[in-house]
Amino acid sequence: MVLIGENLNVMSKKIGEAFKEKNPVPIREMALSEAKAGMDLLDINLGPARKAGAELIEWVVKIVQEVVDLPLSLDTTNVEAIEAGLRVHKGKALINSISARPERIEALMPLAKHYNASFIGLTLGVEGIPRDANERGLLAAQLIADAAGYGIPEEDIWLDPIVLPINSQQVQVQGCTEFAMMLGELAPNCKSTCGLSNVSNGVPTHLRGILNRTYMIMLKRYGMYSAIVDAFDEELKSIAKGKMPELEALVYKVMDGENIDISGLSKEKVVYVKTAKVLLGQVLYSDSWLEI
Ligand code: THG
Repeated sequence: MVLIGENLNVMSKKIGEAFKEKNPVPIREMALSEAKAGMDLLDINLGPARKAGAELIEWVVKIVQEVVDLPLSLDTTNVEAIEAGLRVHKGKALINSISARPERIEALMPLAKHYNASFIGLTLGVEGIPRDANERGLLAAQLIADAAGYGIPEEDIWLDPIVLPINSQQVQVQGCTEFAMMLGELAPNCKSTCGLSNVSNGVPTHLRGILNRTYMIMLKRYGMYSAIVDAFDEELKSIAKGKMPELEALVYKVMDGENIDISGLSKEKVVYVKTAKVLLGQVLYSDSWLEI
């Protein structure tokens, strides 16, 4: 899997402050650490960046690309900032993101074409977040058709199902899994990605990793091309690179509805089995799912 590092984001206290104060030191350090950790791209998440977003992104893109030779995912809802970032970005940038809303498409697809950038196609329409895999499929088809109208090749579209937190949207997790399953047929030339850590947003910190890792195994099985991830989760990266085949096989068994006798399994494996059942909706989510 292609990995996009999530750690340069405005929600992080240290990085958020560095963005605000234009302090290059923590930003360079984080970019270097993420590159060293093996990330293929870095997400530069500025949030809405309503005030002086263009100026900020220009500054961030420059200082990051001075120290790492990686393409960046320009993550902000501010269109002006996206254009400013594209103007100074070296190599092929990834616009994060274009949703299936007319005003976003009309403002951003011409930029993707002009700067020869890829874009993340967010399956979010005028009616908001889709309710299931089929609605996600319809929005993806619309994004692909619109991109074709602007002369953007399908290979430059990274479709994103919008992963939602399991603690409040448990059925939606399956909607995203099913969407990943559909993509091979629906959009064989497009790429795909997702904000993997969204699935564990709001969950007690020590339990987030296991949800992220188990969900990665599930999405990877259906051919998810990439994910925006915590650059420093070593086990997650091993899974992404196919170095944990036994764990993957075990989770596949749960996905296939096999009855698993957990009494003979290691503690670590039991945790994966229980977590897969929650992500599949076989068990209702609660913060104590591992203790049941
Ligand atoms: N799709 C696309 N882009 C996205 C998302 C998506 N960008 C943002 C987000 N979702 C993916 N990135 C993150 C980044 C951080 C966290 C989750 C997703 C996160 N951070 C911790 C927190 O907020 O508690 C820790 C913050 C820190 O770094 O200190 O959970 O879905 N296209």
